Amino acid sequence: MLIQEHFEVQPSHIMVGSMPKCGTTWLKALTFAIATRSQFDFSSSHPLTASSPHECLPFLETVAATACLNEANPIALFATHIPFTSLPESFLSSGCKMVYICRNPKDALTSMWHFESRLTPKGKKCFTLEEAFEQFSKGVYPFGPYWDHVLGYWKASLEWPEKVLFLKYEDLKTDTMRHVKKLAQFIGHPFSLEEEKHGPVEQVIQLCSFENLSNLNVNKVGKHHPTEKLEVENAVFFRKGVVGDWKNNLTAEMSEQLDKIIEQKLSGSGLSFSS
Ligand code: PAP
Repeated sequence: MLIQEHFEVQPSHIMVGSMPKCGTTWLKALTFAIATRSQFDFSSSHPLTASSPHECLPFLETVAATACLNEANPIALFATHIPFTSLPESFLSSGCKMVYICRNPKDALTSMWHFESRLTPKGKKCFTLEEAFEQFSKGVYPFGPYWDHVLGYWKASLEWPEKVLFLKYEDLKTDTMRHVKKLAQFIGHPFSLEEEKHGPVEQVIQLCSFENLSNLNVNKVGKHHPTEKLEVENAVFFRKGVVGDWKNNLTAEMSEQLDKIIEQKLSGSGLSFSS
């Protein structure tokens, strides 16, 4: 509500949107590296080597919590987990861009369950996978039911393709190069032919790769403070970074039940997930 009422989206803003655990950290890093490449070269002093992607490109929700919502943001980059229907009205009227990333819901659920388990203080009982599955299937998930969130942005990307770019984690994994170029083009920072020939595209991809980011000291042992009272270990945002890890976690029965829900919820939308 604070964001809806007080945040004025500017035409220069670039937003990264997602449901939690769908590739936010990766997309934040890519968007930041692409949009700021005229300011920072890809050396060992690049901001992404010293700070978590969550610090380089903050969540609107945590910016709101620290009460500096409309302060001049020279980089004009924000991220959000807010559902499409709850974005501030100025989002549609402004010329800003939103890049949304979604992920196979089975992997998102698996990732969330591991994330929650890592965040549970020692000695406290954490959610079992069965409980997490039941909640997810009923639509109980941070920022609302998975399907509504994803479909909200999917439909928006069909209606306003110049405004919302819809990406899938699996596609970004399979053909990173193509999608990184598409992302750069969409957010108004396209790679020149010269850049395509001489390395910056590969440098962005390498800098933001799971292997690179997860092995940086800042992401292994560092912490960041989204708000004054909140401290988050950067390492919790890096686990395996692969497609299909749900197969090592969910039972065949859970998978079948989710397939039925996916079919029912996405029916007729044109949206599908690869496994
Ligand atoms: P958030 O919404 O809480 O910010 P988010 O970044 O969306 O989390 O999701 C974390 C997932 O992205 C983790 O997936 P996993 O649990 O299946 O492993 C994490 O490993 C993965 N991830 C983080 N950074 C990258 C990256 N650079 N490339 C690919 N996957 C990544």
